Amino acid sequence: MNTLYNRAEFLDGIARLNQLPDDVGYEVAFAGRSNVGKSSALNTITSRRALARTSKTPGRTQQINLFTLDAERRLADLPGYGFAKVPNAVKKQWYTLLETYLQTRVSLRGIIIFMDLRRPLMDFDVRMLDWCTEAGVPTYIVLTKSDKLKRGPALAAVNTVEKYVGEKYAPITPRHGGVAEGIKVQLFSSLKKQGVEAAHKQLDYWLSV
Ligand SMILES: Nc1nc2c(ncn2[C@@H]2O[C@H](COP(=O)(O)OP(=O)(O)O)[C@@H](O)[C@H]2O)c(=O)[nH]1
Ligand SMILES: [Mg+2]
Repeated sequence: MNTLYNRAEFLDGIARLNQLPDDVGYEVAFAGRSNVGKSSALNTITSRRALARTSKTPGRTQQINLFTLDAERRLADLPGYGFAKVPNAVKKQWYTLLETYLQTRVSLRGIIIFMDLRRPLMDFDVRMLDWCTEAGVPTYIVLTKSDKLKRGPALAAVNTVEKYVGEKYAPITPRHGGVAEGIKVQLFSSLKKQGVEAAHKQLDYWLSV
């Protein structure tokens, strides 16, 4: 049982980068399309039922929600993207916010990009991968809702995504220095509590636990 993650506490929800907490310590960001299951995953990973609000109306959370784990470690839940009903001007604002955050946040040690196992690598997922690799932010992919597919097709999807990122992106040299990291892919289900240990392991690595 990992005791760091169930100590998570909501710290703040911010709409502008200058409202972020001091850029010190270790931060790991969570990103993904609206409705991918990111909030559910955050709750599952922290064993907290209602830490992040899950929702049937996607696109509501347009801010960065920060959660503290301990005095020097945080998780940052980035705004869900790809919500069709949002006006283009608002989308542009988010994109700028996300890209600037990825490029400038010094304490950012890594990012988990959540994708629906049944439809991974959609346009904006790929744009995120491009930004993260260009910015030197180590990246990890979690394929959500693995309970929706049988094991064979689920593993085939993992292979497809691994092959895509393996061919397109060189291992990412963290801008903090250290060993270059290839982009790894794992299955996850909040419903079945599958993949929690693997996610903890990756977080431990980035957060220097
Ligand atoms: N079958 C299944 N449904 C899930 C899972 N995780 C989330 N969901 C559902 O997907 C919808 C969106 O979940 P939410 O966590 O709010 O997604 P977010 O918009 O990415 O934060 C909700 O109806 C959840 O109940 C999962 O592991 N399995
Ligand atoms: Mg959410």
